[in-house]
Amino acid sequence: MTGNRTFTMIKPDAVENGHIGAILEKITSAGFKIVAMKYTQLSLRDAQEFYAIHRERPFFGELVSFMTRGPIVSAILEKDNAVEDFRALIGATNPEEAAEGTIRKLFAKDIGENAVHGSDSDENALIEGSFHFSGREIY
Ligand code: 3AN
Repeated sequence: MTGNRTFTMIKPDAVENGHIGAILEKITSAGFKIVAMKYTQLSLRDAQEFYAIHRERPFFGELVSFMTRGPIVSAILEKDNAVEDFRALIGATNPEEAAEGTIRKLFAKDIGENAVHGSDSDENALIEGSFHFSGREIY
């Protein structure tokens, strides 16, 4: 899964606010094919491992507690140039800086609770997708 796949999560804030359907509609309308998807909740250990790269950051505790507070939708998406195109679709990490029409501009509250995750490289897309899905869950 290099080059044409990325990994996403619809985060607990967007799920709580009833935005799963609208976000999936934006994703599929933009030409992404869903090749794996599940509705699940991260354990504390899952979130600490998934976000290990941010361990030393001041917001790490807040990030882990947010990401574990309720269910998420995780998915692997397929499209040419998936990582870059998906990051354009979701917009900047801080929704205040996100372009009009992007998922974060439409659905996110702030830099912490920012509605969706999108992998930042092909390498991380593969690592993150494999963290959430076994081979037989990817179609
Ligand atoms: P992105 O999700 O746009 O790749 P990262 O990788 O820098 O952004 O950050 C991962 C997650 O950490 C963000 N989606 C957000 O939930 C959280 N985060 C990033 N920066 C901050 C911050 N300054 N304060 C609180 N949470 C943050």
